[in-house]
Amino acid sequence: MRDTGRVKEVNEDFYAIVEPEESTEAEARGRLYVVADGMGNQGAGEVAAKTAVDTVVDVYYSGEGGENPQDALRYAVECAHSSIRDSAQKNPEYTKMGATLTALVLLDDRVFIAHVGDTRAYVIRKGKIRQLTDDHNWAGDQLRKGAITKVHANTHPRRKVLTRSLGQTPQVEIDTMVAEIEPGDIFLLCTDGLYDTLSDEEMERVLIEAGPEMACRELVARANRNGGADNIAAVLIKTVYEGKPFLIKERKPRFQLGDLKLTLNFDWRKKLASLPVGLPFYLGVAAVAILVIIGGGMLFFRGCGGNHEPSSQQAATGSHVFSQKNQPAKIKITTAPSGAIIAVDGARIGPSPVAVDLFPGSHEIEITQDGYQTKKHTLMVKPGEIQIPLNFILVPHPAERSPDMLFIPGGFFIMGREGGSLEEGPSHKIYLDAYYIDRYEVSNADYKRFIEAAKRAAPALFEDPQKNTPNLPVAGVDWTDADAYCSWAKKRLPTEAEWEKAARGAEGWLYPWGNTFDPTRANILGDADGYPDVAPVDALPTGKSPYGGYNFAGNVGEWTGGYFDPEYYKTIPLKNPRGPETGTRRVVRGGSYRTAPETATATYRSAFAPESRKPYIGFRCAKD
Ligand SMILES: [Ca+2]
Ligand SMILES: [Ca+2]
Repeated sequence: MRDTGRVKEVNEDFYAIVEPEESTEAEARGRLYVVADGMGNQGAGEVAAKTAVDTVVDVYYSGEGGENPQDALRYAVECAHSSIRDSAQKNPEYTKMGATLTALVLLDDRVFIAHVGDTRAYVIRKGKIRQLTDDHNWAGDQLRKGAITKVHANTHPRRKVLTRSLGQTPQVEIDTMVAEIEPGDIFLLCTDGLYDTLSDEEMERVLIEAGPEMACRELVARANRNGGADNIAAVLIKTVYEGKPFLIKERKPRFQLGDLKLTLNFDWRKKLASLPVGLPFYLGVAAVAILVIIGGGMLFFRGCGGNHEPSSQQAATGSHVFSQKNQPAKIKITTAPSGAIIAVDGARIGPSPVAVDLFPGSHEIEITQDGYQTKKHTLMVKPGEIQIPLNFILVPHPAERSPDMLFIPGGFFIMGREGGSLEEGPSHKIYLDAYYIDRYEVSNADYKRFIEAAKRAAPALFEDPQKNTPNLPVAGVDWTDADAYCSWAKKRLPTEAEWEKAARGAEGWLYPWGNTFDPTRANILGDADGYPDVAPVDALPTGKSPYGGYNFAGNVGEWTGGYFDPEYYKTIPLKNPRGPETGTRRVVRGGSYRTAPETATATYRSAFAPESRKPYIGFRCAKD
C-alpha cells in the first residue's frame, strides 16, 4: 500500500513483495515482504530506502546468509546497512542518508521478522491488533524503560528522533523474531505515515471489519483525512483458513494484477523490489496499495482501490466485491531511447517502457532523461477506454557535456552470459561496491593535457587527421599508457566487472540500451550509425548505458585493468572481482568501429598483448 500523502512530494517509502516460483531454490526460502522509509536530503532518502529494499531482497535469496531463515534475514539487513553506508561515503549528495526497515518472511508455518528503526510490523490475531516490533526512536526507548507514559510519548517533541537506523551509524543492531503463524493471522507492515495518523484501535477496527481490499483503501483514506503529513507504505498479508490444513508450500500461487505484473516480476531474481514512487496505479481513489492474501490455494496481489474482475477465490472468501464502473485504462508508455524516467501526476513510476492504470480524467505525464529535453504531455483518459499506447521521442539536450564521471551505486548485477562465446560464461550475480566511471571514452583533448603535463610521447595516431580531432577518443595507446593516464588523472582503469556493470546496468542488458541491437545507437562496422570511422566521445546519445555512459558499445575498444583468462568466470569471486593477477594479455571491452554487433555487446571479452597500440583501442577510467 503506497500513497504519497498530502504534503510530501517525494515518496521515500519503499516496499517489496516477493513470491518465488514453485520448485525453485528460492521457494525453499519462503515469501518475503519488506517496507522501508528513507531519510536524507534531496532524494537521498529515496535512494536509501530503495537500496535497503533491493539489498534485503537480493541478499536474502542469494543464500549467502546461510540456511536458517532468521540468520539469512538478519544478514540481508546487515548488508542493506553496509550498502547504504557505502553509497553515502562515496557520494557527497548522499551523506547522512539512512533508512528504517521491517522485513517479514513467511515460511511453512512460521513468520520471521527483522527490524531496525520506526517502521512497524503488526499482527491481527483473533480480532486483536498487536505491534510485533519495537520502535527504535526516543519515545520507544523511553517507553520501554518505563520513563514516560504513552500519552507523553505521543506528544514529546523528540519522540520521533531515531535511535537506530540503517546506514547512519558504523554498526547497526538488528532485532529479529520468529513466531508460529496461526491461520487467519493478518500481518501488516507499515511506515510511520500510517500509524502516526491512526491509532492501533482504528487500524484494528478497519482491518477486522472491512475485507482486506476495503481495509487497505480505508486505512490510507483515513490517514489522509487525518492529515496525511507523511508518506505511507504498507503491506498487508492475510492468511486464510478454510477448513484445510494451513500449508503454504503446497499452495499454488496465482497472480492477478494486470500490468503491474511488469513491475512485479515473479521471478525472484528479478525481484519485486522498490515499486516506483507513489504508484499512480489508481489515481481515482485515495489509496494505492498492495494486498497479499494467502489462502484457499491461491495468493493474490491486488492494487487497493482497483476494480478488478472478482476471482473465484475472492468469491469464495466473500471478502471482495468489485464494481465494473469507472474502469481504469492501461497506459503503455515507451520512449526512444528507452529508460527515461516517467512521472504521472507528479509521481515517478519508473524507467520506460512502463505501464500504468489510470482512471478516466486528465493526467500529466512528464518524461525526463539525462541528456534530453524534458517532455510534458497531458493525457485525457475517457471513460470506457481500455488501452492507450504512448510513445515519446526524446530530443537531445543542446547543453554541453554533463559532469564527467558517473556514480554507479553499490549492488548486484549479472556478469557474463550464457549462450555467448565460451569465455562469457558461466554468468554470475556479482556484487560491486559503489564506484565512479568516466561518462565518455578518454578524448584526444583529455590525453593531450596528460602528455603535456607528464611529458609523455604522443600516441602513434596523434598526427592522423582522421583521428586527432580533440573530441574524438584517443586511440593507439597501449595498456601502460592507459594505466599511466588514469593514475595521472587520480583515477584507475576499471575492472572488467566495473566496466560491464556500467555498460549493461543492474538489469543485465546485452547492450547499453537494451537486449536488441540497434544500428543507430552504436558506432560499429559500417556507416549505418553515421560514422565510418571513430565518432566523437559524446556522439550517439541514444546508445547511452542505463547510468548515462556513452559509447560503451563500439567506437573504440576499451582497456580494462585486469588480465585476460578465458576460464576466469568459472572461479570468479562473487564480490568485487578484480580479475586474474597474472597473465599475458589484457582485457579490452566493448567492440569498436570495426566490429560486428555480436562483438559490441556488454559481455563480449577480447584480449590484447599489453603493448598493442591499435587504432581502434582506447579506454576510460574509473575510481572508488
Ligand atoms: Ca560505424
Ligand atoms: Ca567504446
